[in-house]
Amino acid sequence: MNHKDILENHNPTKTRSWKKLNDHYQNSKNKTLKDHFAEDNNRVNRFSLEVDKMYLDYSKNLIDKTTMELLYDLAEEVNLVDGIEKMFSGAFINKTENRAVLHTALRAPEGATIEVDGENVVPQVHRVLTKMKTFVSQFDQGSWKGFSGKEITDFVNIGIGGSDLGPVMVCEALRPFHHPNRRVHFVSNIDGAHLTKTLDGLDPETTLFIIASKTFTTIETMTNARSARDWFLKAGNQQDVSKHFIALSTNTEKAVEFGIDLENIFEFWDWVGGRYSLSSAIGMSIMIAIGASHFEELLAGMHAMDTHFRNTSPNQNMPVILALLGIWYTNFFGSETEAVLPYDQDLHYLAMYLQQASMESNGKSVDRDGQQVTYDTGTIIWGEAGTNSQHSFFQLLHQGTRLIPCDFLLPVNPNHDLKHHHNLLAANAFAQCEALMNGKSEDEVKSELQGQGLSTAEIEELAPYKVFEGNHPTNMILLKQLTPYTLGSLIALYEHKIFVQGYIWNIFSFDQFGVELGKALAKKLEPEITGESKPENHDASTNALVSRFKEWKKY
Ligand code: G6Q
Repeated sequence: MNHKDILENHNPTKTRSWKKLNDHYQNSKNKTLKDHFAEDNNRVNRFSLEVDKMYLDYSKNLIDKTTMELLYDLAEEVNLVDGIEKMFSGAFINKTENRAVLHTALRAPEGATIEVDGENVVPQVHRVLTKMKTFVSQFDQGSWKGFSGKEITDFVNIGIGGSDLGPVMVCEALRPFHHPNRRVHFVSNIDGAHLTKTLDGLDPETTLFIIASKTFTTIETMTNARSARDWFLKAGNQQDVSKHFIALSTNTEKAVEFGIDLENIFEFWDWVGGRYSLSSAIGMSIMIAIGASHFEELLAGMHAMDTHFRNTSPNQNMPVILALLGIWYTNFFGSETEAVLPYDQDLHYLAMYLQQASMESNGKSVDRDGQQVTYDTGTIIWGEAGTNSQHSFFQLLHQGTRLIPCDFLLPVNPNHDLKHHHNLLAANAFAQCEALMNGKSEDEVKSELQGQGLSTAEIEELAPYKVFEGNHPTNMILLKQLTPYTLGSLIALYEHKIFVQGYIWNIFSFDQFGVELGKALAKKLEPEITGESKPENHDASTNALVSRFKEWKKY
């Protein structure tokens, strides 16, 4: 294959299957989930799938056999298989940045061959992985000492966006697998409160900073890194910096300039997108927290899902199915958001992580032919762990006016000993899906109120508020247990779902120009706020805000 190959350009709405999906939507939109279940007694078998240690039940969706067939036709018409193959084989599918997209190479086995511009990248990947393992083994053996001879106990990852969200989400999710004597912290926000709060209680003699930045120029990360170095230098000397700061970066020169030893710079490559980088050197904080062998299990789980995604036909392919369901709701039902609801407290950062992965990838409005799209792209992702979320926003899911498809996630075996809690947690997860689907009819409500001894007039008045329309679609993803392996598979599942959606929407999922403009304006505004430069002529609102800020400022 010519690695300069790019993804095909196609407007999905011009395909035959899109038109058929439109007709099919018109004909079937009034069918409820209950109707679907009544019509097809093989529904759960038909619309469920087991991959490795993961089970997906997607039967509680507003679909039937025809819906899925048409969605598979759409995938075929736009030549999804070709897109997948191009990504895996190192084609330059990130056209707007002229790069390959090869996060899948980061978890490829040692003997694999994946070429970028004619060079096999797998040996480099494993070289860095080995270097990371060697580095972490020094903490296992207690041979890495801080400047005063003490062992390191606290590791502070300083990074933002893709250099933060993946590692923090994984470290939280795998808390039960953490090394008992190591604490991992994360600082991302340029808000000084974040660094201050994190450093409070830490000892410079036993703290190591991991500066995670692909470019090593990101303003938040470099500001936090410099302030962390100042904090450290109150205790240690300049030559001690190398014992307390390491870098994860593609920009070796800048990291060395900062004072980091060349051998403590862990590299990755331009074909690793920030939000897809947790399986690269950016995962150092994860490896430190859970140890090298668990990190390798995480990679193995990701690779297993990569292999499933690459080699399985669409109708048995978990990421493809999830992606197509999302397209069905976004583009035909007009739903705008998707909720991610892990019934696992340790996965409480998952929605936040997926927000970046999905919305930075697919929040685009120009297609691969440079034209404005005429259809919706990029679902809005939100969510929180159950059961807490049941006591906050579930009211809107059950009785609000919007269609919000939900992904429920539940590990079957917990990573703690309070098993009776877990039965209750599971019961809640299943009950919510059941309630969202079946709702509660007016008749049911009325007979319940009757049973409570209410008068007819009271019943008539109260009943409408107590009705649950139901018919809210959900997916349920069961994991045998939340382990490094299954978490890896879960992450890759969503990464590939995002790829498929971006591919079908005919957009470029791997750039993020939308984050640039605000950053550039902030650069101009900062000296105006400090008084170093004269106020520029902004709009009247911005001018007034800057003056008010300066008027009130006491520092
Ligand atoms: C992710 C983005 C972005 C990036 C951060 C941090 O895909 O590219 O979130 O990860 O802006 O960038 P650096 O790693 O270069 O500091």
